[in-house]
Amino acid sequence: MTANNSYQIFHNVCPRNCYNTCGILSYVRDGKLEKVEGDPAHGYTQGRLCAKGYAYPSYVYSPERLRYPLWQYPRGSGRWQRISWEKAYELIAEKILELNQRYGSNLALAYNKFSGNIGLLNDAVNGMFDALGTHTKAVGSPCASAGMDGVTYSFGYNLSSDPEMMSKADYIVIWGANPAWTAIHQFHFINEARRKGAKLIVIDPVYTATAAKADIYFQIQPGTDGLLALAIIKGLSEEKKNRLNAHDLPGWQQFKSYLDHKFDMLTATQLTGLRQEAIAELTEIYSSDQAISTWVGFGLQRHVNGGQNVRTISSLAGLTANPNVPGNGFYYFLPASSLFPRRLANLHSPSQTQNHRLLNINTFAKDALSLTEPPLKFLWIASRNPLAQDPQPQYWRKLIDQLEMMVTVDLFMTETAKLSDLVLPVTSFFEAYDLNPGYWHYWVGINEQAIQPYFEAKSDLDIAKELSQKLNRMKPNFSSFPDLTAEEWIENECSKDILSLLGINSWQALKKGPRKLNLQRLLAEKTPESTRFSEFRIFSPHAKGDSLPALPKASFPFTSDHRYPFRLLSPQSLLHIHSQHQWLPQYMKNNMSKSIEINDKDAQNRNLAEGNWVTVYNATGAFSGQLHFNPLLPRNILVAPLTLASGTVNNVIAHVPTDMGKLGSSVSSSAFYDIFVNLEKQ
Ligand SMILES: Nc1nc2c(c(=O)[nH]1)N[C@H]1C(S)=C(S)[C@@H](COP(=O)(O)OP(=O)(O)OC[C@H]3O[C@@H](n4cnc5c(=O)[nH]c(N)nc54)[C@H](O)[C@@H]3O)O[C@H]1N2
Ligand SMILES: Nc1nc2c(c(=O)[nH]1)N[C@H]1C(S)=C(S)[C@@H](COP(=O)(O)OP(=O)(O)OC[C@H]3O[C@@H](n4cnc5c(=O)[nH]c(N)nc54)[C@H](O)[C@@H]3O)O[C@H]1N2
Ligand code: SF4
Ligand SMILES: [Mo]
Repeated sequence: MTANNSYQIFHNVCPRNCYNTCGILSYVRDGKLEKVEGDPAHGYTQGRLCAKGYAYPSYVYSPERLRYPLWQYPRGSGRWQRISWEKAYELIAEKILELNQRYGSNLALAYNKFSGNIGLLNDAVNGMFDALGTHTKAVGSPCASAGMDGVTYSFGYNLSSDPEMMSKADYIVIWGANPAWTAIHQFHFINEARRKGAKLIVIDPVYTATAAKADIYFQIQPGTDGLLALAIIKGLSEEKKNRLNAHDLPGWQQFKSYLDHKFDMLTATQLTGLRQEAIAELTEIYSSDQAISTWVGFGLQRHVNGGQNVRTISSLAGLTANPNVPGNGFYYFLPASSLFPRRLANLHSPSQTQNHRLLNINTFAKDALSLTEPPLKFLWIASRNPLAQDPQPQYWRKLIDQLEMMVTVDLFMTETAKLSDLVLPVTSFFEAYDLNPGYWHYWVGINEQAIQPYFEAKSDLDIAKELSQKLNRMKPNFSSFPDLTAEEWIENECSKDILSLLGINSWQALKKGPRKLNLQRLLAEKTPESTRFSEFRIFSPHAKGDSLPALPKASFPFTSDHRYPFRLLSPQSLLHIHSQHQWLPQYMKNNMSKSIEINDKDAQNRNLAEGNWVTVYNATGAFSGQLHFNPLLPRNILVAPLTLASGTVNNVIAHVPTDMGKLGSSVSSSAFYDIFVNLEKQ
């Protein structure tokens, strides 16, 4: 904290599940957060925020924010009453202890937490349950796990280069990411490269805001990027002068023989929808000896063959790597948090053996419904809005009906909170300490407490601590959750290794500004720079052992049946962070994408006009929205924002598992974009 012109200025970090993890300077006067700015000391975000970030003062003071613990009795009645924290803890603790008594374990209790706040201290939710011993928990991720496995099978670990180095590239090839909306600060580095002559290439079925900025745009059919990558590799393998670093790789001859005899270029052009000249142009780019940055986005892997497609693209990057040329790189997901001890996420109760019941987060409600001995009776939701974000929220309604208690901890009365017995108000990140690494860049920031909690809000950590204490008062030693402050947990996370990688002696130094983990040293210690790409393998015994193809062979896209001719894509929106948008000013809400996009020819064939209200449906469910014609959209594709005025598009999304995800996250993810629908005028 520093002082300036009657402001106190604090360092904060935006903890949204977002590539950027921006450094923030918060200006506080008389205890009130008056404005925020980007922190210029943050070497990646360099003093910039996004529009959602600049609106943070209205997040803190939003009239929609929850102020007090609320109890809805009976559940679903809409009759909410304000209660004290003491009463809330009492109701919850009584239920937990009664269920423990009834079933002889805590298996009737579960929690489900994901990405509302990705700061390390948010792991307190996991810790609170681990401190109770064996229980039921959500595992896996709806986000990026299929692709992470694809990258790991290629490189042996989750390779992702330093995004600041993209500024040195000659070609930046973006496969299925939309950074103009989802990772806006990367454009600083992309633009720097372009000022020096670099070309931006975008491969996406949708002509996105990112595609609009590209030098070359390839409109590919969804789920076919692996075929494109293979077509490029085949082209390169046939050229005399190419950049393939393949000759000594185990399995290369077998793979080459597959490309020569089994891989059909005609099928690749037909399925990708790209002409041979287009593929030849990309082959030319990948054969050049200039620096190529290949970036695979998370959208691309939300398909049944998403993992294998990422594996194939990462194989192209590995085979054409030029590691000694700065700006050459492969980009996917860089989990800096995995370098930290994550003590809160790895708490164990000393008194009990841990034999948790695990549920795939993507099928949580459906799977929980079938649990017996004991059935699921108590659920804690934090940093999560499954009624809006999960496949088939219909199952959630059924599950909630069978629960005896559901507690939601949030800042707002979300669709999920509305169905709960108890809703507990949580602090915004300006109101509590946290420590924030990211998943794209290597900067780490301390999130200082800049203001007092809003009304009676408490942090997830304080709630975990106080509920654990209440349980122990009612039944001694029931919980082993440690009685530590936020600062003490931060100190624990800043191990000697971390401090040394950050080049500081104490975590307190982070109060002066964010620091970058010493990537060079980290790489030298873990995987020497020169061997990073040379760890690349085309033949993966590991994939074979996991009953997956040992080679990055073709994997074909999911197709529809005639009843549901449209593929539905529901990628991220510019002004939402998933379902989060409540705090944005009205003029921004008015500008949110709310319509369902359709190719005008598809619409006209069905006598549909621009602006018509339609119902989009399939065997799973339905949602409605207004049509917007987009002549640049491929035929037979609808694009809808995740959150529509009429509810979530996920009503029509049944869980279809991705091919990968189990290696890093223990379960498959959901193929959110392999969903087929039809539509009719309302
Ligand atoms: N503004 C904003 N930013 C966000 C988020 C947000 O909600 N809002 N969410 C954050 C999170 S959690 C995530 S996971 C990331 C996701 O951000 P990105 O990695 O950018 O991924 P998506 O936006 O899901 O999808 C990107 C693109 O993939 C395309 N796509 C779909 N299928 C295919 C395919 O088969 N091949 C190709 N080539 N392209 C395909 C879609 O058309 C879309 O344009 O964004 C993060 N940043
Ligand atoms: N159709 C479709 N569905 C998708 C996707 C898609 O592309 N298409 N994308 C998937 C992806 S990539 C992701 S990452 C998931 C995201 O799924 P979720 O993580 O469920 O997403 P959010 O809507 O961000 O919900 C987070 C909630 O946490 C709350 N919150 C914020 N800060 C805190 C805090 O400090 N403490 C607590 N307790 N709560 C807090 C927010 O107010 C919000 O209600 O959605 C997935 N669902
Ligand atoms: S949402 Fe993303 S870009 Fe916006 S302020 Fe937060 S971290 Fe930065
Ligand atoms: Mo995500």
